[in-house]
Amino acid sequence: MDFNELPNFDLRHTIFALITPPGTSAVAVVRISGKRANFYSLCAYIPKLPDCLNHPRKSLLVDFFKNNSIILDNVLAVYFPSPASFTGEDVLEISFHGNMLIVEQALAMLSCIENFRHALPGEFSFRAFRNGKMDLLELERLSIRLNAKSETMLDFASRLNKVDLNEILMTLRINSMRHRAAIEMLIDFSEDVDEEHTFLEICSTWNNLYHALSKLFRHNTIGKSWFIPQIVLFGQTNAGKSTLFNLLLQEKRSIVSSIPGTTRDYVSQTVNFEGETFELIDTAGIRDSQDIIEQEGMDRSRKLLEDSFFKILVMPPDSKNQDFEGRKFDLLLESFSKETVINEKIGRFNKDSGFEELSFVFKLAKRKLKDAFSGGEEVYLAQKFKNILESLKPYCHTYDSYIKNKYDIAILDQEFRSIETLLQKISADYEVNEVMNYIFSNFCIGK
Ligand SMILES: Nc1nc2c(ncn2[C@@H]2O[C@H](COP(=O)(O)OP(=O)(O)OP(=O)(O)O)[C@@H](O)[C@H]2O)c(=O)[nH]1
Ligand SMILES: [Mg+2]
Repeated sequence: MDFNELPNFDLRHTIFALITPPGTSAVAVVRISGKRANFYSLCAYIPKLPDCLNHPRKSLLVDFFKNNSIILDNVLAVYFPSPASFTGEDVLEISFHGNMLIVEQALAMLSCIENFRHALPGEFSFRAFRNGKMDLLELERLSIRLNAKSETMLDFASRLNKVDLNEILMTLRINSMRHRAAIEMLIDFSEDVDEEHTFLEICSTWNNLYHALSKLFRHNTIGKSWFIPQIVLFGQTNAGKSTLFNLLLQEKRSIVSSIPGTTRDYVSQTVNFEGETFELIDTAGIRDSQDIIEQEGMDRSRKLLEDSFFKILVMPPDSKNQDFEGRKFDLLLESFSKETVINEKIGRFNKDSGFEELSFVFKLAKRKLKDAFSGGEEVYLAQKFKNILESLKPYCHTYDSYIKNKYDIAILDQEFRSIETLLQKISADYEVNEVMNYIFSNFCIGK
């Protein structure tokens, strides 16, 4: 695999970072990873460091000096020699008292040491991956565990270990090669081989490949927005979006007025509902307007709508235009005036609706989230990989019908080339890099 395409992680440096959350706490742990020989530079700050290095995995109480006479802190230092450490390198972990004034001074002092530098986000995990301490799936799982904001995502992370993506890709490659061999056999030796038998071979190798691909077609892509799924309220001006937004939040967060175009920029707030965290978003109403600020607000509404996880179209009581701007939505809610005849098929709310009544909105969003991750075997698919699979789908369906209808071998040969080209794009190295870049972009500093 080509490590050059990954973030600029220079392996020659000794890297360090605070691995506990910044702020006031009982302890603040700084991890240092590199080669033991380089750790001796730390003796200027921790004179008793050799004791630690000579007693692996033992927690020793030592002084961390600011200069010759002033002690910055009394710290606990533990040395984990390679390879039995988080990164697989030699690692020193120092527990300071949890005051950021102490930690910041210590980090500044560490960065003065030659070849020591602050770790980039995800860099410890990268070294762990590089040194074989974690495989790709473990990295993915770790990334989701660190970023999950809902029980659904945490459960999803636990299920990830069931599938080995590399194995799936290998299966695809082998099945594709076997199918190609069967095609070539019929083309090259059509006079010498039993045509009937070879065609059976073509069918069975294709079925294996198609089966493996169909399994992948069902898998999900986890977009960043899935970590905190967005619920977007959209619709025309004065539809009652801000009213509904406030009702769902149970506070007067958004301005409500009878003047159309009240909400100009979107307003968002995170909500926790029965273990799931959602971001609820009130958007600017859509209408014909020459006002450039309002137009900008509407553009933002549309953009949010495209990326959102759960879309609620809010309709004013008298409107019948249910296919708003031709966009898809998950739920249609109509604000309600006493004069309106109730149509049971769509949800309704009014200014006096209570949270209990409206909480079905979150229940529906929660169900959609669970459904999205409900497959038995889960595998993370990077967006580009998923896109290639999507473009493969129609080719596969057509090719499958050609095989079933026993099309001429020349046509099969030609058609299968398109599938092969797309399959080649999903090479393991390509995928590994895609996934890795995605994963590391989600890691925090210190992990
Ligand atoms: N009768 C009745 N009035 C409502 C209802 N919901 C909202 N309204 C009123 O309709 C007007 C517009 O409500 P908003 O919630 O500000 O509408 P909006 O969709 O956010 O509008 P914009 O921000 O302009 O896009 C306000 O005067 C609300 O009091 C409802 O269910 N019944
Ligand atoms: Mg509004």
